[in-house]
Amino acid sequence: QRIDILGIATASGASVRGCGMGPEALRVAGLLEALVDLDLAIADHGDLRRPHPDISTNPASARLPDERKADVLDLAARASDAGLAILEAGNFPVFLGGDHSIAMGTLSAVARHCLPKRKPVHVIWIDAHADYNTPETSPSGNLHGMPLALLCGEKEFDDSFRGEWLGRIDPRNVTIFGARSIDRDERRLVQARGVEVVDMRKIDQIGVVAAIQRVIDKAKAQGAHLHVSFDVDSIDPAIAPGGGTLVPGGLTYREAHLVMEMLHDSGVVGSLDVVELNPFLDHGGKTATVMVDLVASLFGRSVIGEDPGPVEFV
Ligand code: DIR
Ligand code: MN
Ligand code: MN
Ligand code: MN
Repeated sequence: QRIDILGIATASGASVRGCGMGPEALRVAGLLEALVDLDLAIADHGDLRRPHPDISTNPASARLPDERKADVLDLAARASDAGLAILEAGNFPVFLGGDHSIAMGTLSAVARHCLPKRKPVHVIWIDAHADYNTPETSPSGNLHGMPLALLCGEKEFDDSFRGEWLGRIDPRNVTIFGARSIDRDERRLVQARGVEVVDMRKIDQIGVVAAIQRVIDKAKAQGAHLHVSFDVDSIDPAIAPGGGTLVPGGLTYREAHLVMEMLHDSGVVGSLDVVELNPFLDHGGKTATVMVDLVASLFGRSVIGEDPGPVEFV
């Protein structure tokens, strides 16, 4: 099975610019080399992006709200189609963001691929945030805070958000992992829909091994395709400063690695997003380097090259 890399170079879903440079920073940090080192076959499809705005009408060169929404929807549709083609060819897509709004497209690809096979899609959303706002509940209006709500079928999105490209996810198959910042009305929605939230307190309390094992067991029991959506702000800002919406108290370096290692061993992961990396804020590639190592762990890098055996609880 080949790993197919697709960048979606945009920050139009965020208010802080810079994460449009994320895909290239991950390449510069050695993402492809790390995968080649593991003897994996890889293909790089390059990046999807939008044309630059017309300077004569937009001297600040920042996008106006309508342009940003148009960017997000255009890229979501194109990422969905491109991702579907990768999956239909039997390959493993690795989507490089870009802000988290790209998941509107990437997860749609996964949902469209699995629907005719009646294969359930499970999602582990590793993030400091829940990204389950709707246009009604969102305090910021930023689309990177809304992808899960759209994918889970919340009604408050206008018709421009719908199309052939949009797939559907069951909120009861979603686990938000590492959360520590959820907006008030967003929390009500998440609870009402039965989304599982493994927040940082829970991880502190039960430990990261038990927390991730539950997600894996649930996905395995249903024979699901597990999609990993990894927002770099899930990791503690002290080791991952390259994000526009940092929240203290995140996953440690080892916790994040153990998550990826256990996800690898589970054998149920079929697709990955790496999102919200902002190279402009990244202190010379600190976060990009951590992310390359984490992706390598997800694809089986281990110190001694041996399976440590199953996790057991006594
Ligand atoms: C906030 C922040 N909940 C919002 N979301 C972020 O704008 O909806 N997600 N930063 O990654
Ligand atoms: Mn498949
Ligand atoms: Mn996010
Ligand atoms: Mn986030």
